Amino acid sequence: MSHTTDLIKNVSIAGHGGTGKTSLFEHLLFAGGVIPKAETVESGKTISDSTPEEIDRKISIHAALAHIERNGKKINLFDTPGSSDFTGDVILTFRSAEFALLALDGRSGVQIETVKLWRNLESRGKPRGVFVTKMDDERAGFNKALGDIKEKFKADPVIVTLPMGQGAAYKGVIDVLHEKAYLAQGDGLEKEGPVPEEYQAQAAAARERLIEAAAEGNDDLMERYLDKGTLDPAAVQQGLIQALAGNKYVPAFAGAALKNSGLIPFLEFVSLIGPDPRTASDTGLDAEGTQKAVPIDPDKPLAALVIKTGYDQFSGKLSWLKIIQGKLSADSEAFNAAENKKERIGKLYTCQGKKLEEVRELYAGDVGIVAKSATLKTNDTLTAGDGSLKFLPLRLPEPVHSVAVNAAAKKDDDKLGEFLLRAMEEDKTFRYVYNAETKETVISGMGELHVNMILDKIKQNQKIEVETHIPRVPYRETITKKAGAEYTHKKQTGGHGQYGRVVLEIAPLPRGERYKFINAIFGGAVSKGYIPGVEKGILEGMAAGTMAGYPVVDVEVKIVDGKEHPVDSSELAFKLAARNAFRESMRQSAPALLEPIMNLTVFVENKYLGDVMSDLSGKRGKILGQDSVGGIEEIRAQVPQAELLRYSIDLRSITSGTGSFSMDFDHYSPISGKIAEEVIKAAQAFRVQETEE
Ligand SMILES: Nc1nc2c(ncn2[C@@H]2O[C@H](COP(=O)(O)OP(=O)(O)O)[C@@H](O)[C@H]2O)c(=O)[nH]1
Ligand SMILES: [Mg+2]
Repeated sequence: MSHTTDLIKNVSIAGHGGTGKTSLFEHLLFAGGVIPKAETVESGKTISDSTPEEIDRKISIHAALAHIERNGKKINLFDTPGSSDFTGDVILTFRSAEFALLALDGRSGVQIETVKLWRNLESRGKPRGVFVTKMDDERAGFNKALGDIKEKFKADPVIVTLPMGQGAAYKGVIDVLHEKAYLAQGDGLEKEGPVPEEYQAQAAAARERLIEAAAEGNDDLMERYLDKGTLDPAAVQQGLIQALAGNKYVPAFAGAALKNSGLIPFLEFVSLIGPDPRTASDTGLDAEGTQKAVPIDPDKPLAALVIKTGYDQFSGKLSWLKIIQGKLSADSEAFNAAENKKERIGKLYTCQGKKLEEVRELYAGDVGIVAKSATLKTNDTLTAGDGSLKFLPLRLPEPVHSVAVNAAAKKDDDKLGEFLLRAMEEDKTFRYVYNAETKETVISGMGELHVNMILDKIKQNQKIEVETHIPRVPYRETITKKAGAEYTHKKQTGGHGQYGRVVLEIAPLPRGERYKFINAIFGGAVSKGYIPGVEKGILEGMAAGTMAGYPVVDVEVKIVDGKEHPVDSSELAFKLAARNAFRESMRQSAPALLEPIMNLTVFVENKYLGDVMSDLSGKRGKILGQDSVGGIEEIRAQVPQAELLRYSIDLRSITSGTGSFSMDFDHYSPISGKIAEEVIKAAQAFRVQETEE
């Protein structure tokens, strides 16, 4: 069944690993009547964790989508992975959902991923709520978890469902807005009842705060509230809707998914109060390349974004679409702006996990699936028009963990390449590049777990034996002082010979400027026609430096003089002369090695701060800053890439797996002394090994 925009609510469930997201998702589907029985994560039978790699590891790796009908609304629910290794699939749901629900483990409150996810939501101005899970656990603390949010994010959550007790004494929750209790029944659906006597005062106080939050909805409501000291139920509802869409308060929920508790009042809240897609917009580029907001609007011509590409064992390739404007119909055509051509749209689907359900139409705000399209790719834009709108590609963090791979048997090379290309299409945080400079195929991901998962797939699904090693660092060479040299290329073989003479001067450029060529020939000593040959020779010379064979950067090269021969000169002769003149100049220019320096941001629990800091100083790191948000430390540093090749593994062992980090390239910096000697020695050994092969 198709749903129009006004009937759609999108919710992304996100949070630190193990907070109970997948269990919550599963039990919400049970409470919503989608499945007759909720399965446990441990059984490997949940709707969300359904791929072999998820069943194997008992964690979520891919975003999952399902939907629930409530109060005539279609609630699209996304379950997302908690590990930072799979953060790409979390971020795409943040873009696609108008409301995010952060799961907080009732026992632990705010954890490292909570901090990172909150920041991402904050940068999007995305309305969000928090769900305190596992209230049936003895160590659960609802107020402590909310206190954590208040302390760490300066947001004071507004209670929508209030837990009654905890641990063995846990009874269920109170729906503060509707003044009802929902009593947990274990395996069955929670039961409605009156608010027990002992919770009435607490519930009334929470209701007061909800009304206050509702008054923030608009000026009129605020005036009425200030005037009368309260608001009638219809005004409260209207105010809560508007204030939530405007991200003015953070609703808080409690529950115990495994006891089927806190689910129905949550679904009630989302269906009645959750943000309407029409309050949100996406961002695209117009025909002139200017960025513009694209409001979610069913009354405009079609505009849709491919948010994700997946491969299912049975259904094949699946392209997930978020419809931003208009509607998409089955058996129609749409213009694919990225491919610059019309796209045939066959059948359309919604889904309950991996189970597809055919629909005729998808309206603005909805998320659905096109199956088996050969051309659709993640980040593609589909429109009714002519390609004058393109949505911005999803912004994702840079990969942080790389491994060099090669097929053990040469015959598997092509198959490996094909698999890696497909993996990259499926997962935009995964990269695969052939580095011609280091002659390696390097795969990169968001952490060791991410990369290992891909390697496992290569071995198990593709049956390809691979060898892996730590990738080589892309060092550079540069010069530190001005120098010059001349070279005459002269050969007399058989008929006519080869002749070209080139005089070069080279000088250091500021870091990052790479290369500049100046033709300073006076009086036509070398004709213009040979200059392209000269430049080619210089670039060839720069491609491999004289110290360790790494590319040369940040050099200005000037040709100041030369000589040509009326018969024997050629572009080739000048190229060879220039290459040699460059290499000779380079030798006299006090060359230096440069190493890549990364910007590193590390998140760790306070108790590991000392160990992480001393490890970074041992890695030649320069600490740039440090922030603390109640027990979680953020360290910013610059560290040579050579020291970070296995940081995913190092940080895990220092922090017992709790630490998390991100990094990206910042600049190249000179190295000297022992460190440089080691690099040169290793490069020579590599070249010897190569020539032997
Ligand atoms: N006691 C209790 N445990 C729960 C509850 N919800 C989830 N868990 C357990 O927490 C663990 C992690 O759950 P999971 O749903 O996979 O968390 P996710 O990583 O956030 O998706 C599992 O062992 C669950 O059985 C709950 O309501 N109560
Ligand atoms: Mg999960």
